[in-house]
Amino acid sequence: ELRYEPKAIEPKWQQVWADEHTWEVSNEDDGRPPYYVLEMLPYPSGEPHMGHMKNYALGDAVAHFNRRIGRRVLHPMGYDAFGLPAENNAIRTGVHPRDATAESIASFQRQFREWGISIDWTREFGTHEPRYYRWTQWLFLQLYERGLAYRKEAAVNWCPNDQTVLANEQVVDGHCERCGFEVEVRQLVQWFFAITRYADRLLADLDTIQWPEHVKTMQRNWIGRSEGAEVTFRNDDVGIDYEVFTTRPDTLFGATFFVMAPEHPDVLKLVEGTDREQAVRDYINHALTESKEERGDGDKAKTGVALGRTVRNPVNGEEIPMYVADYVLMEYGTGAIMAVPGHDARDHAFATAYDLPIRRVIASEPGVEDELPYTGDGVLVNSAPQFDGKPNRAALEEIVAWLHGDGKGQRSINYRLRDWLVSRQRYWGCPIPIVYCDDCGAVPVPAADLPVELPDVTEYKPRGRSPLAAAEEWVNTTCPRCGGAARRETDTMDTFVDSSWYFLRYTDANNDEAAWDRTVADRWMPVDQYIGGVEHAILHLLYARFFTKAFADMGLLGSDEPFQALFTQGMITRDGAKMSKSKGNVISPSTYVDRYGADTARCYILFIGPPDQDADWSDEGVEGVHRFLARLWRLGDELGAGSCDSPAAGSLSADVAVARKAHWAIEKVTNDVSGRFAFNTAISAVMELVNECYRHRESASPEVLRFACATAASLVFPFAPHVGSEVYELTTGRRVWEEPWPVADPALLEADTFQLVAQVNGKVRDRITAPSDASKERLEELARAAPNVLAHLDGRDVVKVIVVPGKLVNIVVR
Ligand code: ANZ
Ligand code: ZN
Repeated sequence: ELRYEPKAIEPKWQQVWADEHTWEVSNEDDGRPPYYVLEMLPYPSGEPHMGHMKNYALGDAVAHFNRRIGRRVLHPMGYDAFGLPAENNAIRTGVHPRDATAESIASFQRQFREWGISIDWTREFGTHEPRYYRWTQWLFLQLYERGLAYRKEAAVNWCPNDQTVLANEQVVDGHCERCGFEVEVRQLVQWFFAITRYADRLLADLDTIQWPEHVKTMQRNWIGRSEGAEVTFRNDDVGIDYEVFTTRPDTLFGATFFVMAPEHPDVLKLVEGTDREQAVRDYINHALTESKEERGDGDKAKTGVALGRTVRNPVNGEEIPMYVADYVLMEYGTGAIMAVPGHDARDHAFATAYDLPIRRVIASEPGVEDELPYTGDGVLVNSAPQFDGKPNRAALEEIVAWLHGDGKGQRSINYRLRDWLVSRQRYWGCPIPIVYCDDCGAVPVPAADLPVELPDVTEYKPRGRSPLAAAEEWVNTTCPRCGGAARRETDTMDTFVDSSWYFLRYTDANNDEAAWDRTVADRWMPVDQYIGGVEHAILHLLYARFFTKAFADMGLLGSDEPFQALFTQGMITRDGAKMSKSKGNVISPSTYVDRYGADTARCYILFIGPPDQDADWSDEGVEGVHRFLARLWRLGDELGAGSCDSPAAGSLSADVAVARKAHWAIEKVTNDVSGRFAFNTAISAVMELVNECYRHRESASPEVLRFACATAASLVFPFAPHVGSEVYELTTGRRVWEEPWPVADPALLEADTFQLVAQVNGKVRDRITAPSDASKERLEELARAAPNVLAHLDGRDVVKVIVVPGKLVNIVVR
């Protein structure tokens, strides 16, 4: 018996697809509906891992299925090539990030080909190539022109190890997401993107896209919309108004002190030259070393220092003391709060610690003295005659209206979302296309002079400023506006900028005149199906949505959401644990591809379980899938080419059994992959079909067996494209990817039904054809709906229903 030889089969088909440019797709309309499937682009560092293989096996199955149901499918690939790992590696080894990245990209390219992923290679790029980042820079300038990219001094998260600024999102529990070092706070002039201007739309439009609910929830929480009011408290000594953001203006009469964030620029001004100054300075310095999470933690003991100043509460004119305390954050609201210890837990803890007055202004019921802090709703007490006794939510509206009339406050919506800090003091990133001139200030590099190419340097280690600052020849330039001496911006862009628009570039990847042509992009966008890891639920997906909306507003695009549907894949684990170098439990795709072939590895990764869940890798499981593909191949090899047929009336029962199984499998696989990702059950249906063929190998006619075998090959093709093509060719002489997706013959779909007896009080009243796999609930429903049963139920009370699956339903009435 001949053996299944993936080593011979797989390169053969890969060569055909490469020679014939099979997976390339034109941007021109050809009558087929366009479909854009995209997996998150890989970060080229080292070799591809199992997560990559899962990601691209998933996307490839979607691509193949959609091609075969008649769609014109765009399935491109590229590399998110700038970023810290390559640069840190350069610092360690001296190997230029460009060389390390090129080596990794070559490995990805080779393995994608070996895996047989159906990619349109004409659209490939790395985000570090000047022909790509030229347009990243151009888009930066589009944002700049509209005030969506701007510079300001800000307290920033600084990683002392990586010597760079980090976005809030890159700080995890006060530590650098990349290297784990504790993050510090520094004041620096930085570039920002004004993503907060899109906060409301980023929130509202989540309702228009098909994304997993948990991802939408993560984005909603990240955007963090709060409705409330901004209320003005006046400091009479210096004559300054301080705004606070509060979600509870109904508690204003209970504000007994006022707190500012340590970073608030006025804190030091307020105590300068007073006896409080030293204590406040010490406190600020201490607070700046703490992480945001620590500071926000409700359980943490509250600390702070009195400023020796007061502000006036606008609702009752009371003078209340001012404090600085670390539980108030500068980034949220206005960086200052009115403290209501009677009804806010953190304010209560602070008031208790510093012996400040606590006033009850809400009671759950009139006259009730709730334990404080009381954070629920109720009626106002101890407030003002016109409000006392009123439900607090109604009073809230009235108080805001009253303040508004007096010019002391207004309704306000606050977001947790901050503007996106994009400048990095690092080398391996996209240069920011701005020059600084003594006379003209910050001047954008003219579009015709783009790209501003990243120069070569020899020292990658940042020393508090970007390594680019040392590239004197590059830094010193002339001002595009006045021709005078000028210096280039030496910060580079956060790599998330590169990946926020790559899906647009794929649509028109070789355009040298523009980032993309709008008519071309509009033909493909939005991406119909996006696939990737849930770790990108917030950052990448939010940034890409922001860019898409900004570009749509500029008239560069017709759609304002990038990804119409999103699928988030689960992790591949070993013995229930995440694979990691430190645990020594990492397995690489190439080991399995070398040993069993790409089809087995891909097919196993999809067979292992529902792909949105984590799944444990098992070598026995791989063996099982390999045996299945080998059996399919052997069957095809044995049958060879010849006529394929479904059985005619009066045929052998073995023929009918095999044909029925084939049609059942067509129906099952089609349902499992149409807009769903039930690839595991789809593959097991093909396994069942192959088993059925073997069971009737001796008794069924070759035509029917061949039909069933070709069908199995056709159905398994999206998951195991090489052996699918091979077996299809062996049995039919044709190319499976040129064939339409099979359609089940309803006449041959097994009629799995039975006659359900419907009784009322034990008497047979009706008989109904019911599906064999119907649930008890469904059987009861069917019985109750039968006409003759209905007639006997008429108006009487049902006391009991007895369901015997496969037999009867008895309804007992009174
Ligand atoms: C008075 C008050 C009384 C408050 C009360 C709450 C309950 P969310 O819902 O998250 O938006 N706050 C405002 N700015 C802050 C800052 N920079 N740092 C720390 N806390 C801040 O929270 C809004 C509430 O958080 C605001 O409403 C304010 O306290 C506090 F019974 O004002 B509240
Ligand atoms: Zn100038």
